[in-house]
Amino acid sequence: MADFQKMIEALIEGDEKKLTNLAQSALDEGVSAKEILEKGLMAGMDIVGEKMEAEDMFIPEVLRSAKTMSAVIDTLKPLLAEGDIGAVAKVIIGTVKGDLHDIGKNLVAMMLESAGFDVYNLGADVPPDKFVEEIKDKVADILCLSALLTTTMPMMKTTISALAESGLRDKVKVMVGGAPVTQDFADQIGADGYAHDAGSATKLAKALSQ
Ligand code: B12
Repeated sequence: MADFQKMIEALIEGDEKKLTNLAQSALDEGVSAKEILEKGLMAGMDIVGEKMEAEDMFIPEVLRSAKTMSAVIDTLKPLLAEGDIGAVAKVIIGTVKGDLHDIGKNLVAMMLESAGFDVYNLGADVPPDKFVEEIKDKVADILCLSALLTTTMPMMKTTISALAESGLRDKVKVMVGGAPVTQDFADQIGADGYAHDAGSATKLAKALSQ
């Protein structure tokens, strides 16, 4: 019998070896890669997100779980059918122009990927027209903007204005985040949502893509 509960525990502990072994035994028993992904990995990552929000898990532990999940997904990938991963919604994510901080943004990207989103990570220091171009190209549903500096926060507004100018504002939901960003600021600049950490960002993205 595949032990999904043990997989969840191994993911929370960030124990890649244990999780890989558990996933392999499940595969040997004939459990599908899709079922392992959903009941072991994604279910585990939902709990990691909840623990992060409750401050029962902290950044290094969450990063460890996210890396463990990515590694095990890589081993499952050849066995997953087209459409087993992704398809929740397409997300474009990046840190705004002038800002080089990307650790938190990458964590959000990893958590979104783990939750099944199709994520295009544009990196840091991304100018507004690059976001616009990629949203058009990928036909994205959600744009995630990160800023860690009070001096680059206004660039979020500039980016949203660029979306409006290109006629894309109604086609994409905009989420903003980063340590100095607040719900008030998100409201002021006309974003669709704000989340204070990667766990709540995943919840918000799910809500916005419904
Ligand atoms: C690491 C770091 C750097 C590294 C960045 C490396 C990298 N690859 O990211 C380096 C050394 C390059 C750097 C440079 C600078 N830094 Co710096 N840096 C930090 C530091 C110590 C940690 C940031 C971090 O990674 N936190 C951990 C992550 C996981 O947290 P996070 O980013 O907040 O992300 C979480 C949430 O905010 C949220 N989130 C993040 N993005 C998004 C996006 C969305 C859509 C959503 C929903 C949620 C979300 O989810 C994440 C996960 O939970 C902070 C201090 C601090 N404690 O925050 C200073 C800090 C941000 N830096 C600061 C400064 C001043 C600078 C410099 C100007 C310093 C200088 N004089 O050169 C330069 C600016 C360079 C530039 N142009 O960007 C100041 C900013 C002050 C301010 N109010 O503006 C801080 C606060 C330090 C301080 N106390 O003074 N920095």
